[in-house]
Amino acid sequence: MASALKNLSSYDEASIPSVEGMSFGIVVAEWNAKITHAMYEGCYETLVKHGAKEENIHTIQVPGSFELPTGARLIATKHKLDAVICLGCVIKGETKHDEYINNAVAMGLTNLSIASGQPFIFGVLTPNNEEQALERAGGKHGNKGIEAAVTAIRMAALKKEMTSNPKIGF
Ligand code: RBF
Repeated sequence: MASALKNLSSYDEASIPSVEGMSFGIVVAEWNAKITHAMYEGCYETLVKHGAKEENIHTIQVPGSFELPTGARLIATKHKLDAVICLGCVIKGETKHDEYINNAVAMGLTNLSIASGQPFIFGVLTPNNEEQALERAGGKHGNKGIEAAVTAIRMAALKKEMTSNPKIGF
């Protein structure tokens, strides 16, 4: 089904692994704060709903989305985290700034994930205008902050599963 016809923030809550004892970092860009703060609320509430303790959720703000990878690295260095979620909104303008920022953030978070083996989640909206952004920050296309939290939980659980209880022999 085309994503335009579906609210992607609806998910089967029972299928989400427990996050008991897990820690998360959230990095939020201040640019387009109306959007990113709505995404943050959805993200934070979703982590708490699935059992994350408030003291195990660490949040920082960075000026713009371009700074998300650096913020992510700083928060991951300061705290022992199971996943880091990066939230931003880069609205297309008359020039190509959005392409440079979006590509840099995607590459930065990919590099961090691969180099560390830790999940760094790309929760960045790349809309053509504010209306499209609002539709994805609590509007008709759901809240991408919720989806970023669900992805973080699933990746943190996967990492835990893959790195604990090593099988000895075959
Ligand atoms: N940051 C965002 O998070 N969203 C934006 O829509 C956005 N638009 C920008 C447009 C221009 C022309 C520039 C120069 C920066 C923009 N930024 C935006 C800020 C960017 O992510 C970063 O904070 C600054 O470029 C400083 O490194």
